[in-house]
Amino acid sequence: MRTFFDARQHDHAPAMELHNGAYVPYAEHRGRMENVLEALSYVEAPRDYGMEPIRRVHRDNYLEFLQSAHPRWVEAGRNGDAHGYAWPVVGRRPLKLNRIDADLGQFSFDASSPIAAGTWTSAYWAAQSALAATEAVLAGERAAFALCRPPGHHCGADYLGGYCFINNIAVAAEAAIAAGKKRVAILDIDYHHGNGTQDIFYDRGDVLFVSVHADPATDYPFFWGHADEHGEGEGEGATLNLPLPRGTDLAAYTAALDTGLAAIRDFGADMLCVSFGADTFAGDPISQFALQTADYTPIARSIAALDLPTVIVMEGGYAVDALGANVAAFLAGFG
Ligand code: Q9C
Ligand code: ZN
Repeated sequence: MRTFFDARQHDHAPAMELHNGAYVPYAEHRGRMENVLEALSYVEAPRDYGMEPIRRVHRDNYLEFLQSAHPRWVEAGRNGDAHGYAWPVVGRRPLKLNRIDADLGQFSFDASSPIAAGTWTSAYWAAQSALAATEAVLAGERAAFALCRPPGHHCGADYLGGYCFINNIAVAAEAAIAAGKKRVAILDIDYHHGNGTQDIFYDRGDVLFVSVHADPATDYPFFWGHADEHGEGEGEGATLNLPLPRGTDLAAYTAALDTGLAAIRDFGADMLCVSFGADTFAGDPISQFALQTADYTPIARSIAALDLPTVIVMEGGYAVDALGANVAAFLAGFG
């Protein structure tokens, strides 16, 4: 399968993240991509599609913040990565503040996604990889893979979080629509609910969002991904959440996935965008499902059976030593 990756996606290198009350080494690190690159025969660099396709998804003030946040952090006399510590949860209003710490709170929803010197560059090129995979599929490729890092499905139009800065799958879906696709289905099979993607398309009737994920009653991102969220306005009925309990194995996973695939068939999609996270793997250090490497092939086969032009975008997956094998097993299902 044609696969897109840019070496500048390695530039993003935060040192530590806040995890269960302590600062620990950042789980979403470049070693993930190195393991996948070893498992795949070759990858292509994307061309540069510029800012316009990113601006279809994200607000200008957020994109300005993302590009300037780390330089402003340094200018404020700080060392290391930019971390927020105060959030406008109560009585929030669109204040325009100049303090970097205020903006870090305004434009994020959690404390797990520090901004490092290379963050913007890597997020930009991850989005370009998603656009290159989209272009390949629009040109007739049956499926293409964007090896995105950083991932994207937790960030919204004007906020980052969950290791995500630019929503790559939303950028891909909007590019497909701009190129003439009428009804795009997004299938999110990362362990975590894709709250940012859901939010971006919540009131849209032309984009179906289907997600199979760990029940947010027990797992991050907690506040979104519950079964009673189904879209609003024009998007009423175009969001489908299928939360599953910790410990879910292939049999239970497949049952939920089949429900999601049936919804995509009923929607009449003319394009499929898959947010693929391998953090559903049994050995994932921050997740609690029980899928095995070999399970990813039949999962992908049942998705491929939709017979839709398909863009696949990398999301999470933190069992680094198995990540390449898990990705390869998934892509093999499209072969
Ligand atoms: N103690 C993705 O897989 N940290 N993001 C959870 C649990 C955030 C995962 C901390 C996990 C984000 C793309
Ligand atoms: Zn995840």
